[in-house]
Amino acid sequence: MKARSAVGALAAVATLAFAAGCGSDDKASSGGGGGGGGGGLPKLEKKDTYKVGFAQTESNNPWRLAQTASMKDEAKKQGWQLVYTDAAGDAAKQVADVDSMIAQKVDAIFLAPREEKPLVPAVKKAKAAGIPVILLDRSVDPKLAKAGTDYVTFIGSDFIEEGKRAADWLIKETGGKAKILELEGTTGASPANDRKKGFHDAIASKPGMKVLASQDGDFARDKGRQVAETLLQAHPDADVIYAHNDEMAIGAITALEAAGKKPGKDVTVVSVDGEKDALQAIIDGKLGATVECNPRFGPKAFETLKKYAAGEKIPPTIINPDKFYDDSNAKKEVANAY
Ligand code: GYE
Repeated sequence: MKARSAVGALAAVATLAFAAGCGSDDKASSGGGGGGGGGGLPKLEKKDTYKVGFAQTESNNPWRLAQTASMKDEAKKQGWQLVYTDAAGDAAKQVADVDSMIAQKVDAIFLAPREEKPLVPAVKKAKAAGIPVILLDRSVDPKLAKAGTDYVTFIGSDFIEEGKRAADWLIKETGGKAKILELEGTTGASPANDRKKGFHDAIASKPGMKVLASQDGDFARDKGRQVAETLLQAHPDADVIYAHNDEMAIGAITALEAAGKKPGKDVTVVSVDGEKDALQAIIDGKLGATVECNPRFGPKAFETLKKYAAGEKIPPTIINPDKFYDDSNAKKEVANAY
């Protein structure tokens, strides 16, 4: 737990460095990296164009589709070849996808590891084959693989902070009194672990905020609906649903309506992502708020790889800034949402 908050603190430092445009920070960097291959990382030659892999986890929601589109658009813009794979929700397939990228001798791999542990060997195998890896949006277990040593960097959101922001909004909204059902993301995925931790830590000092039950809804709309239905039957007195992503929140809204309850009135729903359907649900009064998790990785991912090839030190964590949506801004923002 302590180690994780230390990572979070470093991440904040690294973000500032990145945002300031210097792109390097001796203190934040965990061991060199850069095109020079310090810290044991593979070198990346400076070239006009690259063949890079992007190993996606699944394509079953707007967040994933927006992320893939952003990566494909940027590859086109840069004139780089993109080897794209979709693991279809299967970590073992994703490991095989990385293997095939290694066999195709890509210059570098962008990997969105579906779960924290199963993808560690893939990261290490790519390194052993001399191929630098950049983790996008989800991370691997920090005890088993490290930025600056096993992979170049992690680019994504601060999920602990996202969980905390959802909790802070909820504490205000409910006056610190709530009976909560929690729909968790995919078991073993870093955003599921961290959105849970950030939320639970934030409500720990509020005795009126009680989590009645938590269950895995796999970040998916229909699974979220099914899990919400079961949990609502067991806990009909619940008055809050916290979902680790919008898709599950929207599934939960369907389950609430099927159970004859009014989402937004009888039960407050809060989630994470900021997809278009969620902003529409806020406008409709059914979803209370959603913490944005920005899926548009393309420009930052490609820029980071170029910096790496140029020999710049890359911070171990590069954090995307996230907005927050509730009834004060959903109408204004819905047109730009994915
Ligand atoms: O919140 C969810 C997606 O890894 C940050 O995965 C990402 C999460 C995102 O399936 O909707």
